Amino acid sequence: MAFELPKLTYAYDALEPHIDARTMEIHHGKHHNGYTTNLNNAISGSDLDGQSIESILESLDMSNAAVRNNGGGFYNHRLFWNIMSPNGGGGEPSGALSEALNNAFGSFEKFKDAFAKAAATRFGSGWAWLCVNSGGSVEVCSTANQDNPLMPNVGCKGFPILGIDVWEHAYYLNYQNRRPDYIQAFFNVVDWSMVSELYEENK
Ligand code: MN3
Repeated sequence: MAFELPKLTYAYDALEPHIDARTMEIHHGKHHNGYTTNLNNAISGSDLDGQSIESILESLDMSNAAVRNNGGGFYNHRLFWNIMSPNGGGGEPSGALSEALNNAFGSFEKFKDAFAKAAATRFGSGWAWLCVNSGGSVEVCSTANQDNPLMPNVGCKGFPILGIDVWEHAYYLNYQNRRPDYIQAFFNVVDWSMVSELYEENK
């Protein structure tokens, strides 16, 4: 039962001007496709074959570089496409997620500052996350490379409900070295209704 590259629910050019079509095409069609293929090759015939990706990441042997890098890459990008939208992207969350952000950070603007800082200061390649803990509190953190908060001992706890890819392949064609500009643009395409759904499902 192999993992499949998820189809996008929007066109490659749908997130422009914030994320350009060429970047989306390469990112989804080449990078994410590569992680998916390499994950399948890494687990084929092993006892990980047939497990859910969440289960694989949560009980991961971190010395298994092939599954760590490609399993993380498969999961992280699937979430990334899912929490962006050309329709209804941007704006602010409402309801329980909004309350949780206010409780943790003081305001939505302060949350954005904390998330942007985590993303901007991740040295080299990696991701910044908003995670929900059981009980409903939220926190911001970041991980290196394709690590993910579900993995053991990555210095990042909880269930990821929002993530931004800060590998150069995610922004370099359009933003070159201006990672902070890409991070600010990302907020214009975040689908807060989807992030709220993930919050409710995993709190
Ligand atoms: Mn990527």
